[in-house]
Amino acid sequence: MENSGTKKRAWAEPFKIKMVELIEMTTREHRLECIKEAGYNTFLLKSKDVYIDLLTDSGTGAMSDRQWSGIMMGDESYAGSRNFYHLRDTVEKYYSYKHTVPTHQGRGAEHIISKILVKKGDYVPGNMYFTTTRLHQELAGGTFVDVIIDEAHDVANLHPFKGNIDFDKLDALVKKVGAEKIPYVCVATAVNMAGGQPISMENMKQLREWCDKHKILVVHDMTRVSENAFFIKTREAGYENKTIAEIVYEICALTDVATMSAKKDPMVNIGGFLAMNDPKLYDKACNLVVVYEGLHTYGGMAGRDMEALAIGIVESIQWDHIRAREGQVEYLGQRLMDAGIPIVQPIGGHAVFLDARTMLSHLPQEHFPAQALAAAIYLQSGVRSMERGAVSAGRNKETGENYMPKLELVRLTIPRRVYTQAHMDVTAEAIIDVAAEAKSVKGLKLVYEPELLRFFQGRFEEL
Ligand code: P61
Repeated sequence: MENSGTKKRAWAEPFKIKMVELIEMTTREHRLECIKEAGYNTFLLKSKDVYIDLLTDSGTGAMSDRQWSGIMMGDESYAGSRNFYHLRDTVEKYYSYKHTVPTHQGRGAEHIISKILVKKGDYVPGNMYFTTTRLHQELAGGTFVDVIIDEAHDVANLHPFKGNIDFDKLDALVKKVGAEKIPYVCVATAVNMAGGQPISMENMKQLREWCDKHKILVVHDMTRVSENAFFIKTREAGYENKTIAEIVYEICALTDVATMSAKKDPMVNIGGFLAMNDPKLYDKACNLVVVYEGLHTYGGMAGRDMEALAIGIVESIQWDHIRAREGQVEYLGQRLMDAGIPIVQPIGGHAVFLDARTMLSHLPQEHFPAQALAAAIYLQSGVRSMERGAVSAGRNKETGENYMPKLELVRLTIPRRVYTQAHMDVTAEAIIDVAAEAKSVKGLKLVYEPELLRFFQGRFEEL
């Protein structure tokens, strides 16, 4: 029952478990070796050495029996696979976009749309940066401009829609560079780097009006749109009686183009797409997708994966699913808050974000407290998390200076339909133990820095 859902009452996962993957706890001595070998970077750990894996919710979800059945229905024809048409029709039905171009994952879609729309010297405003999104805008010759509300950069601010856009910032950009230098506004739902924070429908509508006025497109990073819809339903006046499906559709219909990493909301292990309404833009995307991904009816995806994705889209917008998903994230966040651990508030959609700046207040940001904290959590407990602070922010593309973002966070990201409440309890206990000995955590220095997206493969040593 969708509409009874906003009432306070116990919830349970709307599934039972049919198959399990065994995991093992390791010893502290072994983990010490592993984290040193990984250069204090949790991306470089082997998954066999990880106990509870909260690195990411990307491609790590558990597919349903229906999705697995879809895998068996893969039509692997080179051209015109029936799974493509199923995917295309599902995208149009639930997300409103008429044309779909499959890509191997989200960044494949970002690559294509940035190449089509961004020219050298352009500016691309967005509600906070995302690593791959900004990089593709920059590689195409653009400059990213952050136009999210200031509240988003403040961990303790309780604004219910910290993903909102600040229109004064957009106006100021138009005044400075002119609307013709802004090909589109990139709007993310459930803003990842802000802590999985939603944008309100009111703000989305204002964005549509603003962009119409200036003849600027709206490109929607819809990677976690159903999580955003959950927060609209539970927080925004007038939406309490709408279904998640209705809210998701309404959000998408306010935008022109979408990039999707299907590894999140729709729970497939790999895949994504670029979607749009304008047939001319679709033609251009078809032209580029054959160069970088594959023919326009499979892009970067196998037929079977397109089928699992089409099924996953429908599962992702069910109320029982999304309520349990957000309930689990909230459960972990609340346990940590009860223990006095500083986290980003309100608790976001896909993860709980620890405030490393406060937890490791003895470390300056130049010593990468979030990176050090993620390594310490692994050493303590075998729980793998991800740095989301100065290392992820990288360097200014013009000056080469390190960005020093206000948010210096560690992300405990919860894969969909994978872990139990007991796993969340063990995770919370591990974080509480690390917090009790926070002063013993040493800062880090970079000893190997890749040129692009350095957080993935960078290596560190203890100071
Ligand atoms: C993640 F550390 N996210 O959250 P792709 N947009 C958004 C994403 O969250 C996203 C992509 C586009 C990941 C994987 C990842 O710095 C990192 O399918 C809102 O991963 O290409 C991906 O989609 C890109 C982790 C990506 C990172 C970049 O864990």
